[in-house]
Amino acid sequence: VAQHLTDSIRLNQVGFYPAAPKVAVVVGAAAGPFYITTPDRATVVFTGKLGEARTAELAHQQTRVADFSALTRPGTFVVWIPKVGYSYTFRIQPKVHEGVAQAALKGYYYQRTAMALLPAYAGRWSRPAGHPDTRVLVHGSAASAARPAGTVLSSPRGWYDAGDYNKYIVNSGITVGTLLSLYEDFPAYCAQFKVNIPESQNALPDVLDEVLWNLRWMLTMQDPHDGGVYHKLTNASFDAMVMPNQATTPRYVVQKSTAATLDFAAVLAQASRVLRRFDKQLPGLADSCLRASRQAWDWAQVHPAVLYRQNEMNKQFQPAIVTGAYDDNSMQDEFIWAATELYITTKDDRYYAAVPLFPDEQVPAPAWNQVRALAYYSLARSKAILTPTARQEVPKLEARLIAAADALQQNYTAQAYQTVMGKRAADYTWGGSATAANQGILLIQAYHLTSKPQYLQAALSNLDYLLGRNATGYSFLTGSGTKSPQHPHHRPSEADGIAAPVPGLLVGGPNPGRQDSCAYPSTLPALAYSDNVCSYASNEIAINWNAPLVYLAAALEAFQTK
Ligand code: 9MR
Repeated sequence: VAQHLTDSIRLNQVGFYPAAPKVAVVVGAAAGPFYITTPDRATVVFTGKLGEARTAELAHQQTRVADFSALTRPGTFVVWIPKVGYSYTFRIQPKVHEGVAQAALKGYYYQRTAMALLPAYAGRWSRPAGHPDTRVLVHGSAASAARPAGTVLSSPRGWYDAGDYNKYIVNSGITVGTLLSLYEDFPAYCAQFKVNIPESQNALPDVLDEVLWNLRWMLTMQDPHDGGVYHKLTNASFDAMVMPNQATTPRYVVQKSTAATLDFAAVLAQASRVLRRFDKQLPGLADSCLRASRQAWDWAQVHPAVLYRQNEMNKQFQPAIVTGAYDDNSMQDEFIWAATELYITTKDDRYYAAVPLFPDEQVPAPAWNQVRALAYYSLARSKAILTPTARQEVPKLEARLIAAADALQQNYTAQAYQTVMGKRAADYTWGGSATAANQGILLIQAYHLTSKPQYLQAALSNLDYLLGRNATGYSFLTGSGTKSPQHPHHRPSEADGIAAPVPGLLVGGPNPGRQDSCAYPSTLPALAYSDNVCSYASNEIAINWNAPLVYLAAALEAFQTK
């Protein structure tokens, strides 16, 4: 009989809601009983039988499921399997993911540029301000008559995108859009969703205060002379692994792009209608956002296909820019998103009619280069206030959202890990954690429309994936769970001299592409994850990965308390 901690029992290392499904997955065990016990194993609170053997093809593992959904008693427990050992401790309790939602939102505070992180908010991760970005140079690729190359601009605030210190509009777009959607879908939950940031005492929900930090930066990225938006604000090349205040190489805004301009238009239109509710606290801001959004849209009408091609750009302009490209080939979804958000905010049918909003029946889960679903989520949520043409199309839209959610959740309980994430090998890619979280949001939308618990449970299965029920056995959120990333590709975490990484940051997860030159424990799709700072392809963090996690965890919390 084994009396040691084992990591072959994979489970959500944070815990479970009393009334929700509760599953652990054990790797390589024989058939037999399992027990849920107190952490000292002295008291058995539940006895069950391991399920039949299954194969996790993408990890070459043989697994069995320990289902203890019937245990609803709150407490702190372990799973104990006599011949295997016992699991990490976990909790069963209401609001069990509240801390996860809070940590993930707080993650943005730690990513803030241009502001010192004070001990009162940042604890041992306090640090001096980095990157004021008050003297940013116009790169040759961005030069215009009004702003020739070398013109100095001020473009402060915003979040660091990821483990690097640059600021990218395309990725800011989906990130801010997702956080604004959380507010629009769950305003009451957001009103009490507090994470101890410098603005926590003001009248705005913390999620909106945090969004404002980035939104005000985004506004500075629009060229007021023509409405176009610079693709990114960046160093020429990635910084060394130093603290933000030690990274002082020149910063540039580079060429305008259609993708950046449309994402900007979408987000600023959405922000305008959200901030309208806070006109008293933020006089004029909602109007400024809408004006900026319209100007961006107009620019994109004249420049519908200005793609960001970094290599081409570097043949013409110095210095060469070799940081993240966020280069997208298709503008169809960006046009859909921008047109939709502008339409919802203005009720101007011309935006609704400007582009075909339903080019086919698909509702692809969102990603930085695929933002179509964000438009559909907004339409579905706004159905009560739409003009007649749009309202007519709502039933079709809802049917498609539900069909997409059905495709996701179909058969997921037959998977070795019983998660929606990983049903398709393609789920394991650079930033697969965000795929899991975004699938969760799509399922939440279907739950919202139907109130069928199966969608909520399927969404929860992906939160379980992110917090440990996966082939690697890691909780992918720094600081949450027992076995979480210790060496994310995140410059402050590496450079700050503190052993624990900055908390509340979601790493990308298994990525068989392995585009870095790190050693990986496995090349299999579900196992190609390396908890090493060199692994930017599997162990970096990014704002567009955290946002759907904030949404998913907060939405599950909001529904549980009902
Ligand atoms: O998340 C992005 C991923 O989809 C791309 O395949 C990858 C390579 O272009 O870039 C990722 O985004 C990175 C960005 O380019 C720079 N900052 C860090 C981002 C996360 O790794």
